[in-house]
Amino acid sequence: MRAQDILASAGPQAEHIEALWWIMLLICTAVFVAVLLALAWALLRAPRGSPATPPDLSSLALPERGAAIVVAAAVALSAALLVYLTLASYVTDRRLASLGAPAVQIELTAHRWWWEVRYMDADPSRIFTTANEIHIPVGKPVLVTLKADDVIHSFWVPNLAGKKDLIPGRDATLTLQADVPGRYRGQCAEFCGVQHAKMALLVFADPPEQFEAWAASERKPALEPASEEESRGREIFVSGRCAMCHAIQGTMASARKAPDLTHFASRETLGAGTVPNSIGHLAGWILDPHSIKPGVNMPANPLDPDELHALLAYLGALR
Ligand code: HEC
Ligand SMILES: [Cu+2]
Repeated sequence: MRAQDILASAGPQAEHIEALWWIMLLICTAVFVAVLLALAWALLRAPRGSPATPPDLSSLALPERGAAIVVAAAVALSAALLVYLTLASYVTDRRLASLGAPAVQIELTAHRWWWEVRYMDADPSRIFTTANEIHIPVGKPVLVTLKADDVIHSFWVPNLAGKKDLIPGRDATLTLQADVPGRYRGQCAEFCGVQHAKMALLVFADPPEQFEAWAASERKPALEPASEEESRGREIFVSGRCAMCHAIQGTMASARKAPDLTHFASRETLGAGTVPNSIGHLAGWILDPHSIKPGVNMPANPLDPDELHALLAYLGALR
């Protein structure tokens, strides 16, 4: 995975922001150094002597006209730099708004403390939902509609785009594009409660064919159980309280309070990027999610070992 870094942009949106960042840094550094040099110059020229004998200031003064020219030039340069920085940020904003027509449209809803990801389509039968991990095709513009459920969050994948808030009742949009295939980490950038720091998301930029294959498999309902044990796992999931919060397409479980688990085994992480999606972590998560993510909105589930194994077998097979 690439380092989560605004100075390692992997797409046009992040490149515009990175360019502006460098311009600001260079200009501000140059101004800072110039001011310090002027200060040092003034200090070095300051007359020395005991406080009792007031220094003779007349020897210091530049000729009147010379001083006026220096001051006027400094004022003009400062004004010009400020206007330039304002224009540069305006132009960056325009460029960010000019990414072409989107090839993929995603509706991203932030919850405490996870991300619901819905791939939109004009044909409703092609819409599907997943969580915490976003796949996008490399080189294609993606439009993300940002929504929030219960608190203000902020979407930020530094290598791909700037930050934008997700505010309940007030949809916003953000466009992004990845030009380099890879896996990019993002996170919530607005303090939203105890588990704010464990509210990451991953963006996978896949070659277009691979993206299409992934989307086609996500659109399918969950795989049917392949063994006696998996069947029992599905039974426990659907008849127990899991189904009060979670959905698994193709079963009776259809709640939307929690991540959609239809293709849960195809995700790399568990609990919004908190731990790898391995069987050990999954077992710990189901028994006591608070040990992994304290304060999380999922209750502990004291299950018999048999029940737990059946659930693990079923969820682990939901590719
Ligand atoms: C009261 C609602 C609720 C119930 C009941 C519930 N969960 Fe959850 N579950 C959640 C929430 C909310 C999350 C998201 C937690 C987070 O990452 O902040 C979650 C996350 C998960 C995840 C991780 C998903 C991911 O992609 O990160 C799994 C797996 C899971 N639950 C399985 C179960 C199972 C199995 C049961 C039943 C034994 C169950 N849950 C019962 C609310 C619930
Ligand atoms: Cu948040």
